[in-house]
Amino acid sequence: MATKNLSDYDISKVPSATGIKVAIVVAEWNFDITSALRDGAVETLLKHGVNEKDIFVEYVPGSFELIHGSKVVYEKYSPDGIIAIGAVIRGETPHFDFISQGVTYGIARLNVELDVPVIFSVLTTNNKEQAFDRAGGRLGNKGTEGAITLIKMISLAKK
Ligand code: RBF
Repeated sequence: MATKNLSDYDISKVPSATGIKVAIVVAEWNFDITSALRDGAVETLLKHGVNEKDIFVEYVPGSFELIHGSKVVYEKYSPDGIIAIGAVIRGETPHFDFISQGVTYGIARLNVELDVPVIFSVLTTNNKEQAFDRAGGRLGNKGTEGAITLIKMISLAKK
């Protein structure tokens, strides 16, 4: 898993994203990482045909707030799907396990409760270097992967 770079995806296998509306919620904690993930997501959505005016980016203080933040953007923008972006880093976070589990559970629950997919683009790493590797570094960009995943999930619902 550590050496897999899923950002090198086959573009021909991604459905068209023209006409979809996407909300992105970004945690401000570890913003050097989360802003790079956000850029990867936005760039990828645009590349696949999403209109700039149909991408709504909102910010929340930390990864734990991604849960409520996702609910808020769902109600505010009625998007076809949501990407939740965060970075929880073990070395700097005594609360690592609690925050990681809380966010994972909360986003999973939203996927059941809301009628649109909420993509989990939250890095949970041992240190900052591992996070940078996955935010545009040598292991790709998890924001890019989140955008592709969202496009595929929205297409699944529309089939
Ligand atoms: N939020 C993150 O997104 N990433 C972190 O690494 C992170 N570390 C935290 C460490 C501690 C000790 C605390 C109290 C909070 C941390 N948060 C982190 C913020 C958390 O997601 C949330 O914003 C706050 O707990 C307020 O609900």
